[in-house]
Order: sequence, then C-alpha cells, then structure tokens
Amino acid sequence: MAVNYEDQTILFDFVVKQGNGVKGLIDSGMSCVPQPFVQPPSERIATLNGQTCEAAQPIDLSQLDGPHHKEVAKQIVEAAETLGFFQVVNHGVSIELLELLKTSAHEFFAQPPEKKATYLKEVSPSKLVKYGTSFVPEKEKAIEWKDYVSMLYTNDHEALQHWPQPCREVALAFLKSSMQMVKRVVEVLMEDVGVRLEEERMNSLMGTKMVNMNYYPTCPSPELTIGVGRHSDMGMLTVLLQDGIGGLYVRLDNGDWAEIPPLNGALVINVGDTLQILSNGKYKSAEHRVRTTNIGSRVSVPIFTAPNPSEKIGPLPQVVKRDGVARYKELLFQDYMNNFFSQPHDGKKSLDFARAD
Ligand SMILES: O=C(O)CCC(=O)C(=O)O
Repeated sequence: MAVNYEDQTILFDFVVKQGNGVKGLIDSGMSCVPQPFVQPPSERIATLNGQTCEAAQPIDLSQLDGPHHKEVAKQIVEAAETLGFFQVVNHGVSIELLELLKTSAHEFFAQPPEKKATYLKEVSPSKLVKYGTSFVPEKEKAIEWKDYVSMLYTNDHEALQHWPQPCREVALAFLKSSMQMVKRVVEVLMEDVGVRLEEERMNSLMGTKMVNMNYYPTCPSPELTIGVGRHSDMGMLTVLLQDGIGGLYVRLDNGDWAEIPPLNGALVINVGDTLQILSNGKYKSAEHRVRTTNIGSRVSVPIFTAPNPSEKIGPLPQVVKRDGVARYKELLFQDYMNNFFSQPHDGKKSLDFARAD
C-alpha cells in the first residue's frame, strides 16, 4: 500500500489509528524518516555513547540464599540506591524460555497488520490486551519509533484465553517464573530499610502485573528518532529481557547516559517510582530511554509490577521515622497511574505528582 509520507494526518492514521505501526511504514518501503518521528534536537541520541556502567557486572541471584547472602544483598541495595538498574543471572528463568520469548515477540509483530490491529485499544476483544505505537502518540512532540503489545495479568485462565497468540504461553511462563525472584529482590530491599512486608501487603504492592512485548523496527536515520523517550517506570520493579542489539540507556547522576549492555542469559531489573516513594527516596527509580538502530529490528520484553489500583502508597512509616521527614505524600495508586498515562514521557517528572509540598 502506498503511504503519503508528506501528509501528517494520513501518516498518523496509517501508523497509529489503523494499527499498521512503525513496522507497517518500514514494510511499505519507506526509506527516510517522516517528520512526525523526528525528535527535537534535545531528545535525539546523536552519537553512540560507548560508556557502560556498573550494570555491566551481573549479580548472581543463586548466591542470595547461601553463605554469600550479605554480599549479594549489598550489591542489590547499592545498585537500587545509585543507578536504579542492575542485571541478574541465575535468576530462575530458563535460558530456553528467554530465547522463546524473543522468537515469539518477532512472530507476533510479523503478523499481518490487520491481525495486530484487532488489539488496538478502541476495538480490542479484551481489556487485558492492548497493541499500539508509541506511549501517548496523540500528545507527543514526536512519535516514538516503537510498536508494542501489552498483556495485563489477572489470572492464568484469562491470560491463556485472551492474550494473543503466538505469545500467550511463553509470556505467561515468563511472568510466573519471574515473580518469585522479583518478590525476593523486593524483600532484600525492604530488609535494608528495616521493613518486613506481610504477605498480604506484598501481594497488594505487586498486585498489578503486565507483560509487554516491544518491537523497534530497523530505522533508516537512528540519529533523528528515539525508541522510547526519557522516563522512569511507575511501579515497584521492572524485569526486562532485551535481545543482543542493544540501545537501552540509563541516566547517571552527572546527567550523562550509559548503556545497559546486552548480556546473554541475563535479565535487567530497574527500580520504579513506587519503590522510590515507599523508601522515601532511598531507592532511585531509574530514568532510561532507548535508541533506535539501522542494524536490525530489536525486541524487548518487560514485566512491570505495580500496586493494585486501590492501594494507598506513601513513604513507609519506619523510613519516615528514620529520615525525620516524609518526602512524598500518601496517595491512591490509581491516581498516580492516571496521571502517569496522561502525559508523554518526560524524564522523572511523573514523580512530582507524589512529592510532599
Ligand atoms: O526496550 C527497552 O529496553 C526498554 C523498554 C522500556 O523502557 C519500556 O517499555 O518502558
């Protein structure tokens, strides 16, 4: 199908509203980046930054429950306090499953556009599944170079019934085999602030679980576009599988960006805003972004964990007592989430909504 790249309304409808995605543009033969995808200079990732960071050294989670517990717990705590990002190996998710996830992400996006478009928000047969392009394309200065499918978890039965083929089984297996590890990491982080969460509270704080599959098509001019703009995640912890292409960057304290290098068999973990709020700022939600590339299409598979919408979040009393001040106010997670999804990505601005006056 011939797409009129000059007419921005036609282009937006083709990519976003009709669900052809950025992949549909590339498949239609587009060879230069159309204007709606051109980022303002301040957001572009002009040169490939060779800087890597501490997250290049993965943490061995199998050592957490042995004689090296203290050492490993310290590594996790230090990473969460500084970068907000770390990588883990021996995490309990099989390498075979990680490979299957990447394959099935490619399979999902390789389907004809009309098949994927059945999951567009406005028409999706299930409220659990949403397919689309970019974060809030209607409000963004420039559209992100990314197609995605989101799968919200309620229970196994509904996941297997409603999540799309060809990824439902593997996505569910990924979620189930990761959750124990995620809870263990949260426990370690809580231990360090002197908090032992009751099982019920832990389950409420991790009650929203969503698996996404992201697809970043190969881009003819990566220096003009971004895959995902600067943002932090809203929840507790995010677990991310990335393929070998690379392009995930985290912001350092001095404002520079460093790449989280792809490591075969490793999973990336990052701190979300909720954990920053609960810990009164001790743990840092990580500002991150994704660059595009012309060497191939990249896939990533994040699992987002967040509180139940009805959960109240705020700095934990034990931490406030220690710090002598509450840096965030108490609020309903539903309100935090509504605000988060109503704005385009803008670094860590999402946290302003929770800041104490
Ligand atoms: O693809 C990645 O590496 C990161 C994805 C991400 O930040 C997101 O989906 O929010």
